[in-house]
Amino acid sequence: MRRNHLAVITALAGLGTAHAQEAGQVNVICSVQAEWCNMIQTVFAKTTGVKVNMSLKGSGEALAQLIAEKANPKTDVWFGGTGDPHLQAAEQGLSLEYKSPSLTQLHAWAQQQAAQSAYRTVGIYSGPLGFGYNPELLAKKKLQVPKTWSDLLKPEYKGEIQVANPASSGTAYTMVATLVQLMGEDKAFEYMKALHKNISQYTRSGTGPIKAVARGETSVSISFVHDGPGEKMQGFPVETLTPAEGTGAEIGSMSIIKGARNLEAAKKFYEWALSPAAQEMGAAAKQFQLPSHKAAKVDPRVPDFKKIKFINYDYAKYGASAERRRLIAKWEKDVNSLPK
Ligand code: S7P
Repeated sequence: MRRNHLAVITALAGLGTAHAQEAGQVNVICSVQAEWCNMIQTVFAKTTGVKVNMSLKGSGEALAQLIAEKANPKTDVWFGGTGDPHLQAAEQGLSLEYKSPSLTQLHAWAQQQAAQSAYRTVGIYSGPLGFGYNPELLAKKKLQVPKTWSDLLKPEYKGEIQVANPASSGTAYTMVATLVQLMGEDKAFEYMKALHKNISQYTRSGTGPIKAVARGETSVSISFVHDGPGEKMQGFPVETLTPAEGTGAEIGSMSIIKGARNLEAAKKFYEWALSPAAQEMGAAAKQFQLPSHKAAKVDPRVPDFKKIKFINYDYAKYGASAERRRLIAKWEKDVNSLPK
């Protein structure tokens, strides 16, 4: 772990009382990137004495696990991951209704996420969908930087683009839902069929493609743009942009699991995770989503939402189980099955 991260952990641990005695445990599925999950695990344990048993899973995989363990839940809290599967979990009765006393201190979009789920989830961060690209690789291949969704269909990008598979990835489902809302369903599916020719690989995890861009394995990715600066800070040549036609955003969410075995510890974790100090740890761990607490400091590397053209993403509609299942099945049948 790097020295600045150790310093953050030490400083944040000092904000609370370090209990010598263990004060229970909480089982958390963490759907942000590993460095942030590890920091949360260490700092929460140091400040409260509660041991965190952490398992790392992308949003789609986390939902699949919670469905599988519904009759006998082993998870207490699901932290992070795209909001649509959290809404789906709420609808399927997998998460517990809980209204935080801090709710009114959160941005409207985070409160709306809570209200739409009948208070079974809450927004903890937001971030725009866009493109990642490797300027060095593009220059080497004499390719322009793609600036629009329609640019991605140009034949010169054949085999140059990676995106995740929406069946396993909340990020990729956000892309499908964004395109459907931006273009209308028929045109969006025509678009994704054409895009398929240029895709080298549909990855399992949503963060895979921008990591591949950063490492020079592919030129372009469809990714959350807040995942770019962390790669750049590691010295990789990666830039991001949002497409000119408009784009969608995720509302990264958190849910307490219904039937949680460690409910008191789960609520303690949940309240702590909503606090400004805990939310600022995202940037300390080189992840640059917009925090949901109004008082949390916003790192300058967080994408400037005012400069981005957003669609009016309908979180309730596209977070509904039936709609999500229908669109993913249609993508499998109409897009993923096509030859390249
Ligand atoms: O932490 C980065 C991030 O992009 O990953 C989360 C999510 O787990 C992605 O899951 P998928 O693999 O299912 O796409 C996002 O919520 C978050 O912003």
